[in-house]
Amino acid sequence: MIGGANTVRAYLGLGGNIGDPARAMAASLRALDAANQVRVAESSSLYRTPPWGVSDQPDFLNAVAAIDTDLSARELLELCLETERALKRVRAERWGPRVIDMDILLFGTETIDEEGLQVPHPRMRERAFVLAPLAEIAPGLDLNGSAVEACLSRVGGEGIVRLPGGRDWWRTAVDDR
Ligand code: PH2
Ligand code: MG
Ligand code: MG
Repeated sequence: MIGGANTVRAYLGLGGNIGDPARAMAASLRALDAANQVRVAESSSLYRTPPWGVSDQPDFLNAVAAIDTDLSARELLELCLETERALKRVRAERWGPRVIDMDILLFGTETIDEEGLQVPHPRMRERAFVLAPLAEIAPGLDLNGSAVEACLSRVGGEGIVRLPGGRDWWRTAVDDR
């Protein structure tokens, strides 16, 4: 049962840059929240962010969500991948355009280094598109000895825009927009 001794607070990064990413991200969070062993505790606002890695692609929308879960990290990963697949994500180019991407950033205090599952996310401390939304909901959270907001001021948030609309953008269905 969520809230029991086995419940873990995890943080997920969400992003997308083709189709209607806000809709896909909202649908993903609602799908996770609907799963028995997951509760979405909090989400950041939506952010518009310049593409990182491969720059010749549209801007992304990004957000970070805090979830409470009784799943293992591996089970949570499977659920995220299933949810991405249900939203018809096609995996093509590494770091390239995508409808929806969900990454486990942190899973409690666990350190995991397995095939397809590296937690804490190995590149999150360099990525402003993760740090800016994470700093909104968990500024003091420790990332390997530095607070999230300290990591963010180190990398800078150039080009990142927090969109109006608050933190509950995902809760209402946007299917009839
Ligand atoms: N995701 C990537 C690669 N580049 N850039 C931004 N701004 N946002 C992302 O979510 C993102 C990216 C690979 O997952
Ligand atoms: Mg990613
Ligand atoms: Mg991913």
